[in-house]
Amino acid sequence: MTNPPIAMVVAGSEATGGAGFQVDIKTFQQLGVYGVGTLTCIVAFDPKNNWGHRFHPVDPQILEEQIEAALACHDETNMDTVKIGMLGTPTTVDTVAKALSNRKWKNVVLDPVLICKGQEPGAALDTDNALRQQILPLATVTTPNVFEAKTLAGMDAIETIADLEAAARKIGESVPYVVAKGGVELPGEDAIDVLWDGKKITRYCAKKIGNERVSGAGCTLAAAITAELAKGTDIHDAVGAAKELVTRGIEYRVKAHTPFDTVWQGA
Ligand code: PXL
Repeated sequence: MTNPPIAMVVAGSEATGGAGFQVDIKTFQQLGVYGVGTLTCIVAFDPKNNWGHRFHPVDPQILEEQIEAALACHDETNMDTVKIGMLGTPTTVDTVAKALSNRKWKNVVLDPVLICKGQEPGAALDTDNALRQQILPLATVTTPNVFEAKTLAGMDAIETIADLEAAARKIGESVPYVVAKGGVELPGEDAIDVLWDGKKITRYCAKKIGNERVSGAGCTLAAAITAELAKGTDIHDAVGAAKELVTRGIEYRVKAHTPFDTVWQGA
């Protein structure tokens, strides 16, 4: 018998394997963590329509049943870490917030996926508000990208690392640890992510590998932080290990017909 660290994920399926649930589970496995998980929605890109997102929420009852099964399987002492990815609708946000509040979590990592291209903008706004009101207060760690950090911090623009750090501090008024991902979005030679721990900022730098986005980098980083926290790693070291895994996964990225190459978690 083995007794590996266990982490749960609540996220959407993205069938090409370049984002969402698939990325989370691959990343957990790579870091030696047993993945448990539930699907919130199904995203099927449309290759006939510029890879636009076709978005299908999972029925709330089916979502509840999945979370019930996953939680019943492992005690709080063995599974105290969860990653939340794409939720997609206010109803899903509500269902997930209620179902997760039945357990005392040590680590709740929220990757605040705010928009999916296939969604109607009005609906996306409702989802963002619900996420902010119901999920953000449960989070111990949140991992916004530049757009998400700007939105969550209520800032007009994030153009520099100093702006990104200001956003992390602002979001840190609601969440203990904020990992704001600069990636290739900000100018300069390095891809820089920052951690605000409530007291100080730590920067994580790596030389940019090209200037193009790579699919799954954000999901992989958040999933790797989750896996490390499930192993008991300190947050600062968890972000460092996650940054290394993502950088290597981008260096050895997988070519695909989608507009962006995708991260190889196995690198
Ligand atoms: O990368 C954000 C993301 C997360 N989860 C799902 C997605 C996407 C982006 O496409 O489809 C399911």
